[in-house]
Amino acid sequence: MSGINYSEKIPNNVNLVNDRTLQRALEHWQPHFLDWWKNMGPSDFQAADVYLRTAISVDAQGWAHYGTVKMPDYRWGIFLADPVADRKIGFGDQMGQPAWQQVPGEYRSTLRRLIVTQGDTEPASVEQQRLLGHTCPSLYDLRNLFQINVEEGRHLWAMVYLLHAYFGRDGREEAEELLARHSGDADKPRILTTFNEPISDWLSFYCFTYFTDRDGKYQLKSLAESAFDPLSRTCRFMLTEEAHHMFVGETGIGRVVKRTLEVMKELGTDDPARVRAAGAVDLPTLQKYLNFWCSSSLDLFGSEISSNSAANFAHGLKGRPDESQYEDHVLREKTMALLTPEGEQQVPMLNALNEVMRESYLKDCEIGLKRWNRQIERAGFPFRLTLPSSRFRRSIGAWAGQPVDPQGKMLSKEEYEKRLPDWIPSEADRTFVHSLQQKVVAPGKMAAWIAPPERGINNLPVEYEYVKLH
Ligand code: BYC
Repeated sequence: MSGINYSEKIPNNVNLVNDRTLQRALEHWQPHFLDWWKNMGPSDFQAADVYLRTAISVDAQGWAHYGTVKMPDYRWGIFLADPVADRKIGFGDQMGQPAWQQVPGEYRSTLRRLIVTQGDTEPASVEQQRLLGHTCPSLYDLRNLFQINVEEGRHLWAMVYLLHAYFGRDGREEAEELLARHSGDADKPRILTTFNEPISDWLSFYCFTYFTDRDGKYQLKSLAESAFDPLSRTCRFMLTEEAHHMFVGETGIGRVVKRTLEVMKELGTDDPARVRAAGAVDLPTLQKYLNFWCSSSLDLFGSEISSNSAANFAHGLKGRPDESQYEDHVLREKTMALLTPEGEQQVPMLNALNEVMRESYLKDCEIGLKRWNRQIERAGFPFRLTLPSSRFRRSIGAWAGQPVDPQGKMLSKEEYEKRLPDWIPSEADRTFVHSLQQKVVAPGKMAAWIAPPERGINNLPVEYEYVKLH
């Protein structure tokens, strides 16, 4: 196991103390990060005592250490999963050769771009969620929000470590830029589309953690396969934390469904207007939120036909999630049939890998849908939640800007424009959902639009005071 040295200014398991130059560079970046956290992190709750988990080692016993912490005192640090002895490259044209401990010169700018893109999403999500604390549906949820926020901060640290340690001056400049771009900023936005969307209500937050954090899982898994070993080890450890973020999304939406079904049963109707009047989220509105965040997150896999994806794979920079589950790790001989607006095309498999990943991601997204639909079925209502077609409302790739409905059917532009408010939240829907967002901070109490969770955190009761607001 790799212990983490907490006596140092920057907790780490990378022997920072033995590399004074790197240590100094990171200690120089640290106050910039803390300033960013103060200005762009959760607004107003910096003095609260929050029941948080902190990693104190990367093994099963130590990665989830619970205690009460003020967020600015959270020990953000640099933790890499333990090395795999004699690790070999597992895919691409250099398969079987030793994994790299340094960045090969020819891949330097591509690897830097991948790490910067990954790093950029982490602070972006904290910025997007910055005001949510003011409308938390419970202390339990408030704590989960803050847990996710501090861990996204740590994931930024993870990428900044790689930039500082392996990319010299360019890397240090990129690390500064990661704090200078901001979500939704007109002049300096975040790199990827979804991370510039506002998250101004908790229904969006649950959808974001369900769909967008799941993209995080897929991207991190594919980077965990990388021939660049420090990136692989960093991503492997990040994945352990990511699971909780998706749990918050899946259980959050499940609790919304549960509460809505209770209201529908009490009223004896599924009439959306009456469900809304009773203070719950009607299922058609939930479907629109799912359509919005799922379609946005589908863009995060990039274009269906991508020379970047081909080069990244062939060069060993980025594999497929769980590469070992496949038989062919080189893919020079394979093709894939892809449907584009121009018709079906046979594309070299290497160029279709973004789509391969998007398809397995969508399968993973189905799991929650099945669970929520079982709840609805058991309650005796005919409504079923669905995932939108991967061609719906795309801004990136072959289907970008195409007038396709959520079932995947091509429409005329006029009909698409007219019907879009039926498929994604309209202004009126957002106003309604915002009207439900009232802050509830009495221990154990929940907002009326969401059911309590089945259990608390780390075996504590749901009524536990997870955030002490003073
Ligand atoms: N928005 O060949 P293309 C997470 C750009 S989430 C804007 O289509 P490629 C998290 C692309 O960058 C995981 N731009 O796709 C979740 C490229 O630009 P350049 C984040 C986009 O390169 C919740 C150009 O279009 N991690 O961790 O094969 C909370 C052509 O690219 C978009 C990663 O994404 C878009 N949606 O794949 C917190 C992993 N899509 O480079 C955290 C690192 C594409 O020509 N990134 N473009 O200027 C990557 O692996 C790849 O960059 C992408 C795109 C998968 C994003």
